[in-house]
Amino acid sequence: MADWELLLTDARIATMRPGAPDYGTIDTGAIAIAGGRIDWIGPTADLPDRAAAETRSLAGRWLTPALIDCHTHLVFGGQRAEEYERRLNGASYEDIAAEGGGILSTVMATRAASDEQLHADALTRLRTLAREGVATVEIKSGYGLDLDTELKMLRVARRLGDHFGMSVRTTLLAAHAVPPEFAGDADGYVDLIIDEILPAAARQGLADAVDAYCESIAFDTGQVERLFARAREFDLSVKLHADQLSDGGGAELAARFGALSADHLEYTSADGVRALAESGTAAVLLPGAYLTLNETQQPPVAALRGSGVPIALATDCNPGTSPLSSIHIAMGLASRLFGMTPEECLAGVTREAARALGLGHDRGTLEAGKRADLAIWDFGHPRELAYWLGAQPRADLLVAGRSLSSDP
Ligand code: DI6
Ligand code: FE
Repeated sequence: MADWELLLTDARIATMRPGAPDYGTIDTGAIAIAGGRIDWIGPTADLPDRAAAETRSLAGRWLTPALIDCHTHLVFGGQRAEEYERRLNGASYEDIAAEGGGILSTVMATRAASDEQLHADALTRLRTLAREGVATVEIKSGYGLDLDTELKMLRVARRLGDHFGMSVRTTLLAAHAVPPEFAGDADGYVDLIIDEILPAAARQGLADAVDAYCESIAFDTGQVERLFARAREFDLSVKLHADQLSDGGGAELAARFGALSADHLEYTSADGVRALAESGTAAVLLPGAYLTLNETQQPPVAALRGSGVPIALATDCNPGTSPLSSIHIAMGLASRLFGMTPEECLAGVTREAARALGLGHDRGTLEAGKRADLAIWDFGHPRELAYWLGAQPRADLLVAGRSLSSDP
């Protein structure tokens, strides 16, 4: 019996170990995999003398942790290119919303779509991510806003995990907008979430976490607190769309509930950053939404960095404010728009993204004991991931130590 299922040698390895300088690089390294996990990692010269069922030399190719997209709305009906074009021709977001466009048009399209249609559309976007070396994706509901459609979205999201060896984490975002049936009665809709939608999603095992859009145009802090208290009763983790368009105290609220992450954060104050640092809540920055909304208020990157808040990055893939399904372009944008270094960008889609999903113990760095989720690259250095815009580097993925069966 071999000790190891697979031994990879002669790789350049960016381990992304916390605290290690220079991407945690091992120049001529080896990784031994047993039971789908990393059993040994280090310089090839120090490799212990054990038997491997299969040995593969990577001939100097780069290895990084497989990438993680920790904030997406990948499942939705239709698209909003016409709205995008109208906005560029002068129509305001408010005019469009008043005509039933905007987020509610995606709600109508999502309610009308079959499971198969939603699945097929999302699969196209998921394939782009898999080609770019992503092995873990978070997917939110939030375009159903009624019991049946919220559960339908979560079921479709779960089933997407059957493709490309992908691991999918699902998030219930029923508190994304107030549906037309509850116009003017946000509290009444929050009651429906608390009494029916959240319990059903929890009992059917469809949600790994609960999220809300805390904003003047969506739900206020009191409503989010009621929702989070309910999530706690079902032992579900929480996370929050916080301070995207205004400082509504979202970061503080997320921290108070020990949220996994607070996302967006363009308008977060110094107090908000301090609260995140104290609670260990990760910041998730979403440059695709910042760019698409023509935002000029940058998230407080220097303060987050200085306080030691983990900074993750994600696509926020959604049809309204971030029609982006490339994690590499999200990295490219975060470096250009937010001044994040290429190394911070890579940490943001590996180690810190894992933390933002509550998976930091399991993946996101290359260390003994972690799941063997690896991306094998052809580029000359991992800094290229934040550099290229278009013609993105492709990755070969190993998930839990196995090469993916189907070519994405
Ligand atoms: N933040 C956003 O930017 C979007 N949702 C959210 O929570 C907008 C989603 C949409 O317009 O479809
Ligand atoms: Fe979002």
